[in-house]
Amino acid sequence: MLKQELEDGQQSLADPAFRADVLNGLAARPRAIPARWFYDRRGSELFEAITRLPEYYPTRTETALLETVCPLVATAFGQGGAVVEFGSGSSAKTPILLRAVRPAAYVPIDISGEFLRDSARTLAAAFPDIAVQPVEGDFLKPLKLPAGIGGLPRLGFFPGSTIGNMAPAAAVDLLRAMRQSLGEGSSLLIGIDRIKAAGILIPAYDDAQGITARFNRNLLERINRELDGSIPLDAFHHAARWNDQLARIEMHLEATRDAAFEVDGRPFEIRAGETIHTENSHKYGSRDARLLLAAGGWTVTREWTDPADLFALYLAEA
Ligand code: AVJ
Repeated sequence: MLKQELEDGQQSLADPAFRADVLNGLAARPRAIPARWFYDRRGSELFEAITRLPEYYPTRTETALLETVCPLVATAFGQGGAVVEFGSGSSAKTPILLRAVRPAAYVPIDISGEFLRDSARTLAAAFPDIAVQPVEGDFLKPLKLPAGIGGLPRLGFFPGSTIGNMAPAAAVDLLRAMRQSLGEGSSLLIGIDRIKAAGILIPAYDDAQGITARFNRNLLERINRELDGSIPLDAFHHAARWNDQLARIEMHLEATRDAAFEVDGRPFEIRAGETIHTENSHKYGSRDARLLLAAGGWTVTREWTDPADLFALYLAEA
């Protein structure tokens, strides 16, 4: 069946979960598509470009903070343990932690086996003394860690304020799953973006060069490409909004005129001014973050922030 479809050139190569999320998300009110679908090849490239934007403070702030904080983490946690990263560790942040903590083992966990193997190979070459043991899997659920790290103390690493993509209840579930994967007595180093003035937050998600707008609109291009869509790109514009009630940045694709289109053979309509909600990025003050972590089974033992109080790192114990 698949082979025949490929030969016919009719087959869309889309992930069935992508198709289901898009069709359900466009039919729902309010319309919403999960942010995880931003990250095809093009979307990942655009996100990399976002991390270098002058307005996008989180990546550079957290990276600079890690340079000073990781030696202190090494003092608190000790060397020779196991670092378990939730996400594939393809960023510049992982080497900063590994250089300071000098673990015996490094376990990156990611759902995308391809990304995972690439970054595992790169890190293994850069750190010949560290046993790199990638685990392919969904870290939203409790996972079995490699037997090789058996008795080693564990330090979880979850940078980037990735936890902010989840609503608080789902974030608590994730923190609980991490606690179960790592085990009682484990440590966690997590980066969480702070609540701050909308005048700083909005430009970080609506930059002058329009890179974030392209990142958001790439989702529509991906739908058209992979799900045989006919969404008129010129009928949507990027919108970043600060939702003060829920302490989160929301990204939307807002219809600038009434439009009708098809996706995967199904008809959809949208009126001018209505939106497709594409991302939440929740922000947390110090007390908010401690409460979130506590609900997830983690007690904060240290907290660090940059001089402008833009971004925070927390060391917590299970
Ligand atoms: C990767 C989820 C942390 O929320 O800041 C950046 C994603 N979206 N610009 C964030 C993102 C738009 C980013 N996270």
